[in-house]
Amino acid sequence: LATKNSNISLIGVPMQFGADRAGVEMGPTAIRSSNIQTRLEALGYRVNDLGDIHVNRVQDGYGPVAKLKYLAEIARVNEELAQVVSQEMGNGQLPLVIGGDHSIAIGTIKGVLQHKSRLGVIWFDAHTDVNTAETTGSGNIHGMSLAVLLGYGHPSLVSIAGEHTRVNPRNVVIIGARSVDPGERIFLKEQGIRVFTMYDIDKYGMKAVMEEAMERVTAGTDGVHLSLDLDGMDPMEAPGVGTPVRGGMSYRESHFAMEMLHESGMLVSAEVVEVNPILDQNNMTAKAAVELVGSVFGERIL
Ligand code: HAR
Ligand code: MN
Ligand code: MN
Ligand code: MN
Repeated sequence: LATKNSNISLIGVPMQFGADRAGVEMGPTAIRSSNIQTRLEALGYRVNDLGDIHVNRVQDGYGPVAKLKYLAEIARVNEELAQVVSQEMGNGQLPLVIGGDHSIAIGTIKGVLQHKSRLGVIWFDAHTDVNTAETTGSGNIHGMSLAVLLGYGHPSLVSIAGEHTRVNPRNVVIIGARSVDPGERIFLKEQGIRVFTMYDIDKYGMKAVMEEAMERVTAGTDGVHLSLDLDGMDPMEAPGVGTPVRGGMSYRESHFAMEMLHESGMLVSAEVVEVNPILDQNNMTAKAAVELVGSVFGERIL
């Protein structure tokens, strides 16, 4: 658990193929430059930066309307990521993965599941990322990663780290959703996933939302993973993302959600994705990412 005597392994994944948009592969560099390591060390953690997992430069074998763009390289990188994450957890380290687009959640979470088979997942995002080849409009795999983790999608993704390595839909919550595709609505309903949309956050407030979310992700689980997509935040405060959607969570709401997650004492792993330095303004999105990481690992004002 994320106590201050845990050791954190920082793992960069400069992946852009899931988003099919240049810039997000520089996310790990921007996040490191915003001093993620010293921030965590100031909280008392020992941090081992493992560097980046290599992503090959490949040409997509398909045209722009392909249903699963860059599938082979995304599957290869996630397979490797799952192994590294699993190995680090086996050594008692807490994995903190920095992306990269959201397709890397497949490898991170499947790696964590090797050690925490009953894992709760908090998916902080403007999107719900539960498309499949049948429902996607873009063919971008970063919009499919949560479906894969629930067992739905291309076999070369679902089979990573063993095809029965899955999360239980009862222990998954999505927070901040405001862009959901028609096929995703059906899937979310069928799976019974609890989605806290911006409507819920506006109506009930982040405190009530997080209380219910934490109940869901801790019920019968042996830990909680945070999948933090920076486009969950409002683009006015986090503009450096590839698929911005206005009307998002404020800096304060996001920050408070992280503080509440820390207070649960259940965090076992985390990832920060979709930071795109090319689209950023004054590095503010990378800075916000590091500040949110600080909060979820226990930073307090007083
Ligand atoms: N739902 C859209 C699609 O599948 C948008 C994808 C989401 N983009 C992300 N992931 N940044 O959260 O193409
Ligand atoms: Mn996402
Ligand atoms: Mn998103
Ligand atoms: Mn704080």
